[in-house]
Amino acid sequence: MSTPRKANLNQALHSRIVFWFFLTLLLLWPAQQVNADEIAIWNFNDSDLAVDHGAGALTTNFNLVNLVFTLGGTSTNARQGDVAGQSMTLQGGTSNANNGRFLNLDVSTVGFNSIVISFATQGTSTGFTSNQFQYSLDGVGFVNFGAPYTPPLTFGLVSFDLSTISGVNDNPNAAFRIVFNGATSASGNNRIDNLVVEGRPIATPIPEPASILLLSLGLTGTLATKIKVWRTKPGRRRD
Ligand SMILES: [Ca+2]
Ligand SMILES: [Ca+2]
Repeated sequence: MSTPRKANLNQALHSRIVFWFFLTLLLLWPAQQVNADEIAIWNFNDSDLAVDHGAGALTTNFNLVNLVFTLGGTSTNARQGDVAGQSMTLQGGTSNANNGRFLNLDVSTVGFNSIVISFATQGTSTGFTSNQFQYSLDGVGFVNFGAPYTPPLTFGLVSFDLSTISGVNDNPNAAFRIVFNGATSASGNNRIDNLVVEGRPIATPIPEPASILLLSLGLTGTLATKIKVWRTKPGRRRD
């Protein structure tokens, strides 16, 4: 076999190995997962305001006699295998004293963006019929988000997508609030269950497969050029 022919065959074999290696790498590259993660979950099955999964603080200025936990929760919006169990019931109270009062959620969103708050809720006809969702960037000042909502008579899902509010992302002082209004009797009420704050983890950028392929081909080309130059220098053996 002549020396130039052997060199050409080696080069062809090398090119094929490089091609198939990177094609395999491209096909096997895992798709980036961008699923939302739950940051804080309240299922109210344990008759308290303490968070049940994750981290966060739920507080209120309701008259506490009008905040009770009742059987008849729901699986709507239940997470992590939670059973329906109980829900939280908020009552209008004597002289509808709780109109204008609120639930407050202090939940750090550090490491997350695309924040969404969701929960299952229902209300009686004399319960709170005009409830305003709000968010805060500093935990102090609150801004209305969306129009006031009226809970359905049987459990339904209510959700607030804050992905357009960039200040809520990656924020240790993020807070959320529901201000209740419209109750017209002491026993009129809203129930809430499976209150969830979730977001997408802020990922470290990962090079795309195409970028890796181009970079690698560039390096391979540079390496091949250097070998060629080395072999064609005067006095080098060219086999
Ligand atoms: Ca709890
Ligand atoms: Ca529950």
